[in-house]
Amino acid sequence: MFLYAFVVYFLFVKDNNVYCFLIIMSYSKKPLVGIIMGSSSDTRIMKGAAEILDEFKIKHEDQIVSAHRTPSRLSEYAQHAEEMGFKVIIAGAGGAAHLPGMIASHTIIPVIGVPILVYNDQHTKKTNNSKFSAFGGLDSLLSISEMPTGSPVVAVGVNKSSNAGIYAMKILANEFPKLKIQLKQYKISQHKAVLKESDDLKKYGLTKFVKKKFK
Ligand code: RP5
Repeated sequence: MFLYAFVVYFLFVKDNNVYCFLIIMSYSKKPLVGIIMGSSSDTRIMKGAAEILDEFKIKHEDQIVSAHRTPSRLSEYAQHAEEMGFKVIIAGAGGAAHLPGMIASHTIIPVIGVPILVYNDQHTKKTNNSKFSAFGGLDSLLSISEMPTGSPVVAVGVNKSSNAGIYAMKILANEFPKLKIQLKQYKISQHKAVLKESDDLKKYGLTKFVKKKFK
């Protein structure tokens, strides 16, 4: 009966002194966002985008499309994205990171690029030094953000895939007023979280606060 889940949120908008009940449903039966990445290596980083979209009930479709290993899939994927009606594409890639720019060159759907640094982590089993980024993710950041004039891609910070998810929702919010309210509520909860931590810091003092927070 209900094809998509709904959640009842009690919103307390303190600044405007407004109390309201709001029924928030999944915004579409079809995915609105296409998430792609250059390799399965990127999945641990890119899952941040999926998690925040899931939290806000935004459907997304996730795929691996490699600009250098599956170049013919670039145009195929762009066509697929248009047929699917995606409103935004989030594309993550490491190293030379051609994927976001190449997808953008095939479509007018806005592309948000996530520069990825996967191989400089502390994973004990990571022994393949040949895959380490010599430039600590700056290579991917520049590759994505420095698209030549005419085919722009916006870039979030290195590994900041959840920011890409939030930015995608800001674009979608132009179409879905309830999502706009949800995003404003999200900002209010961030504000409250900082105040709470500041109160705790004042109460316990720096030394105890650090021990408690980072134990
Ligand atoms: C890029 O090369 C991918 O986006 C990934 O970040 C990096 C390494 O990929 P693998 O060699 O681990 O598949 O294309």
